[in-house]
Order: sequence, then C-alpha cells, then structure tokens
Amino acid sequence: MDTSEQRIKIALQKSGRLTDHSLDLLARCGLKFTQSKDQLFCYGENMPVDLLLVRDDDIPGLVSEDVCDLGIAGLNVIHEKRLALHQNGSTALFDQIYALDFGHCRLAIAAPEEADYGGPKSLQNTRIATSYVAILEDFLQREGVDADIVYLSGAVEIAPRLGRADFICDLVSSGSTLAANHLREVQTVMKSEAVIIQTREPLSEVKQEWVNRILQRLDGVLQARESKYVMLHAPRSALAEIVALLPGAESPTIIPLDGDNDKVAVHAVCRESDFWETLENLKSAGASSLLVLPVEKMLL
Ligand code: PRT
Ligand code: ZN
Repeated sequence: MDTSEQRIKIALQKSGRLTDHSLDLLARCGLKFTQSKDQLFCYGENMPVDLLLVRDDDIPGLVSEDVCDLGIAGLNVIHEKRLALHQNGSTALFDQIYALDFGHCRLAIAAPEEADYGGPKSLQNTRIATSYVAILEDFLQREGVDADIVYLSGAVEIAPRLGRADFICDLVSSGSTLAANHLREVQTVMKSEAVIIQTREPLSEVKQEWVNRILQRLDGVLQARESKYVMLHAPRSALAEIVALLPGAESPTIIPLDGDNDKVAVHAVCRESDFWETLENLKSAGASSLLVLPVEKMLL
C-alpha cells in the first residue's frame, strides 16, 4: 500500500549548511526524489519517503507535532527546542534516534580578546548575547550563575563591539569568525552534530520497517566512508606482524600467490580515514604491492 498515510515524511533544512550533506546521505542510501515546483517538497520516486524542506529551526516542532515522522537538524537546534518547551511547561514529543557525524560544531561562550575569564563564575552579573536562550539559561542555572541574556537572532558576534553584551554564546566550528571579531572562545556549552529525530507518535508497522531499513543503510554508508579495502603482498615470515598493523581489520583473507611460496596476498577491510602512516608501517614490515581502495557500500 502506498497511500499518503503510509509514506514517511522527513523534515530537512531547505537551504543551509546541512542541506547538501543531508540530501547526499539520503541519495547514498538509494533514495531518489523529484522536487516540487515551489521546491518545498521532494517526492520519493523509489521508496515511500518524502521530504519537507523547511528552516532548520522549524524541524523539531514539525516532528514533535507529528507533521513529519523524522527530521534532520543540528543537536543545538533540537536541544534548544526541547529546553524551550520544557521551560514553558510542555514536553518535546520526539526522540533522537541517530547521529549523522556531520555538521560538527560547538556552542561556546566567547569573550573579547582582552577580557579575563576564570571559569563560569566570571559570567556573574554580565550580559551575554545569544540566539540560544534556553540552552544558555540552562547552562547558567547549572553553574549557579546569574547573568542577563540578550537575545539576538543573528550577527551575535558583533554584540560586544556594539556595547550590547560583555560575552557571546554562539556556534563555532573553525573559530575564524570569532578571530575576525577579536573574540576568544572561553567555554564550551555543548557539542553538536546533525542528528535524526523521530516523532514519539508510534509509526505503523510498515512505516517503522522503512525507517529501520533507512537506518540500516545509513549504518552501511557511514561505515563505508571510514573504510578502505586494502590489498598487499606479505612475506609469510612477516604475516602476523603485517596483519596486526591493519587497523580494525577482522579476519583478513589470505590468498596463496601462484609461483611464490614465500609470499601471500592479504585482502582486508580496514577502518581508518587517513591511511598514509599505516601504509608506511606496512611497507617497513615487509609488505609490497600495496593497494588501498575506497569502499562504496557495506552491509554487515
Ligand atoms: O535558514 P535556516 O534557519 O534553515 O538556517 P540557519 O542560518 O539557522 O542555519 P545554518 O545553515 O547556518 O546552520 C545549520 C546548522 O549547521 C546549525 O544549526 C549547526 O547545527 C550546524 N553548524 C555547523 C553551524 C556551523 N557549523 C557554523 N559554523 N551553524 C552555524 N555556524 C556559523 C556560526 O553561527 C558562526 O556565525 O558559522 C560561524 C562560525 O563558523 P567558524 O567556522 O568561523 O567558527
Ligand atoms: Zn535556523
């Protein structure tokens, strides 16, 4: 059955830092979409999975209210919504079900370069500008600090220069925005990455099966990304040492070489993103004819 009630709806950021990566991951899971003319909706061509393209801030609400079954957003946005609902006496009706390992950043407090900072107590009776009021409020409360929170929806980093705040609490990834504004990161409030959330409203058996299938494919895609297929020739005398050098390889395949009794071929799937050092160590241990290939898909 493929009625609209049996189709999974995923809320995704329409246009921003998470968009391309989210779409790419879904494509790698084998999902194909046709985009509507207004570009707000993507219809799943080969699976009963559709996308609703919205602002990232709306994603937790859409999933909590069961308008969408799943959503992809940064933990910062999800946690902010959860705490904001809680502070208003309600509950977020979604659960975080999968961490996607992209969109990494941290919500951090930053101070003007010349300002002193000796821990959260230095924030007492100061003004802190942020777009993340609920998370900051929760942090300050846990640290037992009283401070004024100045809400700004954007361009938070210029608040100290404008005299509107003493500190800021904003997202940081490379740190170059802070440096350009003569600010210094002094305190991590939370670490964030893109995650999938699911509505607390139970899904039909058919829909839940599709969700499980997508998550299993995601496992495969994410593992494949970190994996390499390694092929090499090893002297039998150094085989144990060479196999021990292969990172994360479980039971490599050992193949005899025609016409060469002293050497064998070793094939293994290894888990390591940067392989250069391992290659050099393998070579020093006597390995030759080394080949490292990317792994495209994986189902364990
Ligand atoms: O329009 P919409 O509301 O959907 O998008 P948005 O403008 O609110 O969000 P967007 O696209 O900027 O970010 C979406 C998500 O990406 C965030 O919620 C985070 O989970 C994640 N993310 C990862 C980041 C960053 N890294 C990041 N560096 N979001 C924002 N930034 C900004 C930060 O606010 C600061 O202005 O980048 C600047 C700092 O970057 P660095 O590299 O100079 O430190
Ligand atoms: Zn946003």
